[in-house]
Amino acid sequence: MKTFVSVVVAAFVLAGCLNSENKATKIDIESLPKETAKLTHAPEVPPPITRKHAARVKVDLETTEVVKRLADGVEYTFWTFGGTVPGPMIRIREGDYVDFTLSNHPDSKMPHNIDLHAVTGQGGGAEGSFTAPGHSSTFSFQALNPGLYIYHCATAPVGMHIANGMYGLILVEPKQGLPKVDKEFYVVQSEFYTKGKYGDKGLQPFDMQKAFDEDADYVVFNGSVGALTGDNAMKADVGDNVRMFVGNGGPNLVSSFHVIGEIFDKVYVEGGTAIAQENVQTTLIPAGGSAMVEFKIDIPANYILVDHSIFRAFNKGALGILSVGGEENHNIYTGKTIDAVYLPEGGAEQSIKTEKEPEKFAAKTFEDRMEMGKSVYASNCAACHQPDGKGIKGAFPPLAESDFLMADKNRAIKAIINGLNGKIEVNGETYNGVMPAVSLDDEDTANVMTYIMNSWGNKGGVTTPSEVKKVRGN
Ligand code: HEC
Ligand SMILES: [Cu+2]
Repeated sequence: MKTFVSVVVAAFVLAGCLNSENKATKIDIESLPKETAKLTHAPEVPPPITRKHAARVKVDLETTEVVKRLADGVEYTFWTFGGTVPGPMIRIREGDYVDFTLSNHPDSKMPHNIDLHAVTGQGGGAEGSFTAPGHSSTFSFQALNPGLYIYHCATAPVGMHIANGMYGLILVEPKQGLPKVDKEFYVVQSEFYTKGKYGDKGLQPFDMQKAFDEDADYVVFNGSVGALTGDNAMKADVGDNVRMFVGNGGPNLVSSFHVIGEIFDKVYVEGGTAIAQENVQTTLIPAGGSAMVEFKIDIPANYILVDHSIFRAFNKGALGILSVGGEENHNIYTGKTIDAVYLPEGGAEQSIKTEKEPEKFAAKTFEDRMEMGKSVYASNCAACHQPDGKGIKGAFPPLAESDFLMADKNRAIKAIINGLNGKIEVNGETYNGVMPAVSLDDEDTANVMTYIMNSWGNKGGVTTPSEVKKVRGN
């Protein structure tokens, strides 16, 4: 009798919970129609779900440990879901019953598991999916809550499994579906901690101390520097409504996600389904969290995805491009219409004088010029051309082994003094960007020229201040 009562009470409490939360659907698992989820690799998104009923969905995911490119000349041993970082995107519907099988490749050195933030249950599935190399595990769950969720490995040391690349997104579409859009993209930010500094070549091991200190060497979209730039840029057309499913795998950093030149019409904040915000410039995406951003594209441009913690974007890799072609609309944006010389009254000379100008050390030897040039480079050029001189594909041309630089020294000096814009070709790639004039005196210009022409494999001899003076005079 006692057990009967407690069972009845428990059933009432349970039913009450379910009703008040209005989440769990009573389903007859055996009678649900079966299907297999179509998984996609970033930036591709699985097709929208059109069915109007729950299904029993099979999801198969494999964990592998693979060596791949992290940046140009830099490799890393990634631990992955599905062989890529991020892992494949999974798309299901609220109320679906998912049979999830995680297989760990026999060549893996580590056990792995999966914690899906979409799962209500022990460890988000981690406990049910702990899998040794050469084994597979299956567990099932009902997707109770709609939204956009991170999944990640949660095997100890958890931080290390995530830092090595084990995360991705699972979308649980609300029952009524998401509004139709023209293009959808899948983007995940994350960071990497390597023994070497940003850009140091070769196979870079994971650095636990830097991960402890949250001192990331790389902050990237979709697993590597350049995964969404140059030939890999996402593409859309004027008039498109675009939705981006954006996740942040961390392991440590929060993302200030921003698209340069666009405004988000809508942000489903933190990946939830109530539209909490409209007309947003930058949205915060927590580590282990997500956001869905939507915007209509009015005019053609290269829209640049960044983490607006901006050194991460221009110095650690957190850059992506949405490339949009199509008809210009000068009602919205004209581009530069006037380029004129500006001569303020009283002449062009401006000076901010300190009491007594410190005497400037003039380089005497080649070694002096290299050393001083290096520091001029670090504070005036590296932000764009990168500390390793390799530039950023599609945005900033390389100086390392640059045929453009090495072919004409005076042209390069002129570029530093006056800036440079218009189409140029560097090592077979076309650039059409704008380099602002860098205001340096003859001495600093000579030193930085000497430095860039004799670093990263370049061999171009000394540049002297008198050569710079001559170019300036012309
Ligand atoms: C704000 C970003 C930025 C900064 C800072 C910058 N550059 Fe550039 N640089 C560019 C861009 C963009 C181009 C390509 C311009 C074009 O497409 O016409 C370029 C082109 C060049 C080129 C010719 C192309 C090549 O790859 O050989 C040289 C040489 C160069 N820069 C040297 C420097 C040096 C030296 C400094 C520092 C004193 C510097 N730049 C600072 C953005 C920058
Ligand atoms: Cu793992």
